[in-house]
Amino acid sequence: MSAKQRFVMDRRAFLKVLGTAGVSAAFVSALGGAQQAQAQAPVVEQVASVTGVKFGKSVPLATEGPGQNLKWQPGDTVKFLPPEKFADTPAAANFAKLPKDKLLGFYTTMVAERVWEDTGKDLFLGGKDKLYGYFHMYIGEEAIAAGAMGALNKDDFITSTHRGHGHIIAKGGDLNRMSAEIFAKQEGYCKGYGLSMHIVDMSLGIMGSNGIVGGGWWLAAGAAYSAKVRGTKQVAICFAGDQAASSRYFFNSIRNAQNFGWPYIAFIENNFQGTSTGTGFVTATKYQSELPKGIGVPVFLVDGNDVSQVYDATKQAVEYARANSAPAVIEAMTWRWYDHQGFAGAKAGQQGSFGLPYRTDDEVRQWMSRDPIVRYKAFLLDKQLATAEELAAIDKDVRAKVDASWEFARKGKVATPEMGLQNVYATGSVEATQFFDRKGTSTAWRTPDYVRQLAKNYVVEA
Ligand SMILES: Cc1ncc(C[n+]2csc(CCOP(=O)(O)OP(=O)(O)O)c2C)c(N)n1
Repeated sequence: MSAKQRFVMDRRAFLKVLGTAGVSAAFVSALGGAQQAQAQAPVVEQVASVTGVKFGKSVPLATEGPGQNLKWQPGDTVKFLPPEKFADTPAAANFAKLPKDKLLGFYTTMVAERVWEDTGKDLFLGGKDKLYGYFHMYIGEEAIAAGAMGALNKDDFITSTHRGHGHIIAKGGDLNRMSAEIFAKQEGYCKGYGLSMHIVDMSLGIMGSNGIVGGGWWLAAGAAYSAKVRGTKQVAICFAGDQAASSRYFFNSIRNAQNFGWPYIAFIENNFQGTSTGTGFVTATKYQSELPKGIGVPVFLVDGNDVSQVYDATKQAVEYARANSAPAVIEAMTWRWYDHQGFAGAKAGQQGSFGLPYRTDDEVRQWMSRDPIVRYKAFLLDKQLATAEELAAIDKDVRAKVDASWEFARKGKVATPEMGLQNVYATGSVEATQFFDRKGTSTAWRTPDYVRQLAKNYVVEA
């Protein structure tokens, strides 16, 4: 079978087994008749033999879920709760063999993602610092960004989302420049003009967080196309939410990547929620990764709160995409601890947000009990891959760096109105910049003074 003939895992079969130890034995016993005949080989080898590439470590979480059930209710996501500790999977076994600095690197990244957002939340809830714009918290989903980015090269591309802080940090983003951007300061990534949802760092392959839901699919697919044309062997991953997978661009970007052979990975972060709507209400399929199955694109479904599974699946998808110049899809099941954006139901100094109408507090607590960082810490300690002291030292070091970044931000310079006219795709000088007037129908040439006047109401105070 050629590499072009691709196989999509029968995830329903896997669902019967998941979360259990001794996957291959359970896999055989859980199936019947003809399926059982196919299931003689251990899962990994069996799938690899069909695909010609090493797939097969997909580990979904439960046998039931919201899909195909329009009566989905808040609380139903607990059916997807991962086990308290990492499942005993080949992914976890492979992970344990990684070099220690890499293992500690995943931990450091996850803690940085957590602490940066958590301290940001506390600052803004504390009332001393003012938040401009939006702040979509990624807390609860950190293992996805950390695990996926650990499988990428520095020059691989990513596109991110409105919930992008974790991706930026995990790809190596600068904490000082991120914090300064949130504070609308000139030292920020976008010189204080982009705030949380427009952070870009092309030197790290970060093509941007993105306020347009589904806006990243084609940006990443285009980057993958470019890598193919330039012959660079880079890959491009688009991270996006489960409801972004309802965007028209999701499937057609994958279809084109499959047709034309682009090294593109569509990564769905399925947290079961889109603003205040349960995903079960707005999708016809159980998983968002169902569609690409039909065109033979490899699909990985993983526990998104298990960094070993996310890393393992991404590594395989990336190797496949690089080797074959072809797309793959990963769907990671996870959950966000906070409201869609901002801090409703959250308190300074306390984790999680409660009392929201579209989910139950019990659900929040249950998912928090499957904290991806706590689970990873337990894994490292149980397997004696790190000591409690080493992890505590990382916690302390990260905290110091994060605190320093907020201090850096506080001391920065507020962006000025003139800066709004620089660094934009306009030709000519500031004096010659053309603006639409407020009716949007006619144009006029504006002077800097006039612009300063216009901007007055929107400029943040020092
Ligand atoms: C094109 C577009 N439509 C609608 C919105 C408003 N909006 C912002 S986030 C969001 C939900 C996104 O849900 P999902 O993709 O699952 O990501 P999550 O927020 O759960 O991480 C919506 C509808 C938008 N920003 N862009």
